[in-house]
Amino acid sequence: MAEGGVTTLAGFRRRRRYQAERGRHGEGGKRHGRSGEDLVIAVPVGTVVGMVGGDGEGEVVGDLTVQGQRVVVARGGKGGRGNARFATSIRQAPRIAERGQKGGQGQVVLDLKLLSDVGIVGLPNAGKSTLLRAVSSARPKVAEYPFTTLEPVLGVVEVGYESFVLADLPGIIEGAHKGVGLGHQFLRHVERTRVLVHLLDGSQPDPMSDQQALNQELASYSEDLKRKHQQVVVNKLDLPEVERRMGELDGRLRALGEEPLFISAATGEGVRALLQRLLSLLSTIEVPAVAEPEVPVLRPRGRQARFTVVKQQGRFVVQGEGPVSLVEMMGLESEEARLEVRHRLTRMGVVSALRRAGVRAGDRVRFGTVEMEWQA
Ligand SMILES: Nc1nc2c(ncn2[C@@H]2O[C@H](COP(=O)(O)OP(=O)(O)OP(=O)(O)O)[C@@H](O)[C@H]2O)c(=O)[nH]1
Ligand SMILES: [Mg+2]
Repeated sequence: MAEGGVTTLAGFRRRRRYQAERGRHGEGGKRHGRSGEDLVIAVPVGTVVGMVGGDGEGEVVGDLTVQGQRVVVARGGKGGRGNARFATSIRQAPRIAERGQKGGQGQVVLDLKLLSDVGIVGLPNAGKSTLLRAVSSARPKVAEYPFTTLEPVLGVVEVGYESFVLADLPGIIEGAHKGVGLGHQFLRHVERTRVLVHLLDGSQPDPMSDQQALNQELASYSEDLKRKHQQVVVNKLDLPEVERRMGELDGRLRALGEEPLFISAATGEGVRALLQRLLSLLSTIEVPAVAEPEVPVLRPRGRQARFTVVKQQGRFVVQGEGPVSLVEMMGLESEEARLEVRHRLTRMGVVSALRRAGVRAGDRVRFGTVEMEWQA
């Protein structure tokens, strides 16, 4: 479940295993077993939840973009059904009852994509962190060497009664898509921003080629990033050499179709105009289609009737949630339970699949934790 109070996934580095309660066994006297309690794990808003299937392939099962949104990754164990469930006109007082089921299990992959409205991208030392400090109360480290910022930092920018979230990202350099520098790993954090501020260091020898290099890197990360709306901003206007070439840079950027702004993140010059521009851009660009106020609960695909039969070291192994949980829950202690299991396995097609696989009376057949001797 996405919770506002949780801001990082760091806690999951220490604890990796979570287990919900199993279901209680069904009872006589018509009583059903209690279902296992749900285990709710809080993750930050912006967490993408994936599950690794039996085939090792990952699948995204939820994208928690709204506070309170939930995704069910594993069901708690169902309570076993009581004996009344198995009564029929012939079996008036069955002595069988299902066992409580173990909860579902699976490997869950959590990936945090920060949610911000505007992301600042630029080469190292362009002044990205200085800009975030100038406009919010966030305090990212600023220094005159490259790669000062190693992880994205978010700040809330307030402009009058309005506000937006601005993300300061680590510097990107040419070849980042090949893993140079800090690589691309954090670019996923800006995949969902609405606007990118492309910050250029006006004091660099060739800001125009810096701009190209960065765009190249964005494009090699993804088409989406390439298409994202960019506001080009030239920084360090307080330096005389930058002020001197402002006209020239402005003309060259406009020739590329940009509407550049010039600022000094250090003195604050031009920063107000930048914020106004960003607000008006944000008002025209839609939030990427994610947030839904309805707070939907996403569920992975329903329980699958699918199963496989393989022969391993002389015994047959049936894999698949349906048949395995059936056998584990029913148990095989009594004749009645065995008949019920057999009946349902036949309906699921497991019996004929086993026959096709060559099972004979007396062979061992394993379902999860239960192994049985096959009866013809
Ligand atoms: N003169 C001047 N220097 C600036 C300005 N903005 C930033 N700087 C300086 O540029 C250097 C880099 O600033 P940072 O804000 O750390 O740059 P960054 O883009 O966050 O750098 P990385 O995190 O390493 O990618 C620091 O020495 C800043 O003081 C500015 O407007 N004018
Ligand atoms: Mg920085």
